[in-house]
Amino acid sequence: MCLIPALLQLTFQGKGWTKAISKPGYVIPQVDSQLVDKLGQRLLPWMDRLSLEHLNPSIYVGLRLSSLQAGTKEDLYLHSLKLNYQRCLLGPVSEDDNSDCEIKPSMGQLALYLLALRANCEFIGGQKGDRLVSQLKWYLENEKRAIGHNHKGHPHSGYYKYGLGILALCLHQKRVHDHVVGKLLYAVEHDHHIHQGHFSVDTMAMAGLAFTCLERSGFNPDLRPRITVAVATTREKVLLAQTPEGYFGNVYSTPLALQLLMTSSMPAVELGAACLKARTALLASLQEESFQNVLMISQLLPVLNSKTYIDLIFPDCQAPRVMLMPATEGPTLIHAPRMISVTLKVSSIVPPYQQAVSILAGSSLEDVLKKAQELGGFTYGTKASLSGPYLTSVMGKEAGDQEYWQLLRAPDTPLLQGIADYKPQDGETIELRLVSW
Ligand code: B12
Repeated sequence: MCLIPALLQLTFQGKGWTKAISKPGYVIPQVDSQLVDKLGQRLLPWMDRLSLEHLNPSIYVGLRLSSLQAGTKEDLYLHSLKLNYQRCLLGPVSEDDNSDCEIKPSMGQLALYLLALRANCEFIGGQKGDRLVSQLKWYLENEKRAIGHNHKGHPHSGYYKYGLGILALCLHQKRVHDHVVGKLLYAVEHDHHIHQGHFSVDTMAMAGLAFTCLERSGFNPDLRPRITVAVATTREKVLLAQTPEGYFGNVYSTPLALQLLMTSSMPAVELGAACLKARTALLASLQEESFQNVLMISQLLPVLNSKTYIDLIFPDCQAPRVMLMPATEGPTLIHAPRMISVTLKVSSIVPPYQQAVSILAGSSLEDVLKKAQELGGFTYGTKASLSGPYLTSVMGKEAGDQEYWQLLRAPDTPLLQGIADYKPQDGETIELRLVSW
């Protein structure tokens, strides 16, 4: 059943924060705690990886908004995030500091870092903090310019990061210029614009969360009526994207979609059925262990604890959370190793490439790519991202600006997972296709 509690909230009334009983949003009823534990346990090994390349502020945010905690590991993780992000974004602490900052955190990562600080009930401040805020504002200004006066252009890194940037600044009570917010408003008002060719529930949900924060914080008062309409529009679009199985968009956009819908003040009747369906679909996907990727888990855990990024306006850092214990190894069934055949196909190059690769059952697509490279006649390149290794080049051909190497199951089904997570089945053909986004 979907519970509809009356939420006690603080709203900004121009002069200051005041308490008000908000209209209800909807809350995912409790999910079996063992399932939640299992998800949390998958994060633990990643929290031992403290190099810049592996640090992922989204993990910290997800954990802090969940019903679980990782004790001192969690503190150490935040400490490493602070150390590495500040050093690599603001420059070395001293002359003999020669730590490796080759891969500077992206602006999207900086925004997530700000969310992580709020998750620990910190407001960014001081000289260093102000510089980070300026960097994020500068980035948004740049993206605003890329969109242009006539809204003909697109932000270089997409509207998802644009929305995330606005949300992060809003959560730290940093105002952004009306012109910057105006570009995201225009994109939502003129639907085709935000999707750049395809509808992304994740992007719509992120925009909705950013507008919700601005609305609740009373920021950009001159845009207030448009912001209020945009909040409703994003929620409606997300609801309309519900699939027959119950997902909003697909299984992996459902967590962010639910984060947005949970902040909604829509009447229970309208949300109730959609909520039930989404819950059933999510539970089935949890049973099927569809959530393996840490970034995905970090977006889902808050939802399972009835929390959203909007809770970071006033996070509750005293809320009791259950200590996570490392997973205990159950008895493992030893299967006789079985080889499968996967065909790898690249048609976006001349001459086209096609090769059957023999590989152990249960191997990832990344293993298939490695094997094909070892066999000769195939090369590929990746870069680390918060979602795992991202395929950047195939046969020496780098994806250009606004392009990417799309992963498909032949003939035409885009994969819902990246190269490290997707496990091809025997006889499958996987195509790598250079496309625009
Ligand atoms: C924007 C976006 C894209 C853009 C990224 C380009 C850009 N400059 O913005 C494009 C359209 C290119 C894209 C591609 C893909 N994406 Co995408 N993407 C997103 C989205 C909406 C936001 C990502 C983001 O900006 N994060 C914020 C910043 C801070 O993180 P970041 O690590 O610095 O960002 C980089 C990575 O996220 C990377 N990236 C984007 N998507 C993916 C997916 C995977 C698996 C990997 C490893 C990396 C990656 O591109 C970002 C820019 O450099 C997320 C939604 C979400 N809920 O997270 C989906 C999402 C992460 N993508 C997803 C998928 C499946 C893909 C593809 C594998 C689809 C396909 N069949 O080809 C490809 C990646 C293929 C490859 N070459 O490896 C899934 C991942 C699900 C999962 N199980 O992990 C998500 C959750 C969408 C969804 N609901 O299905 N994506």
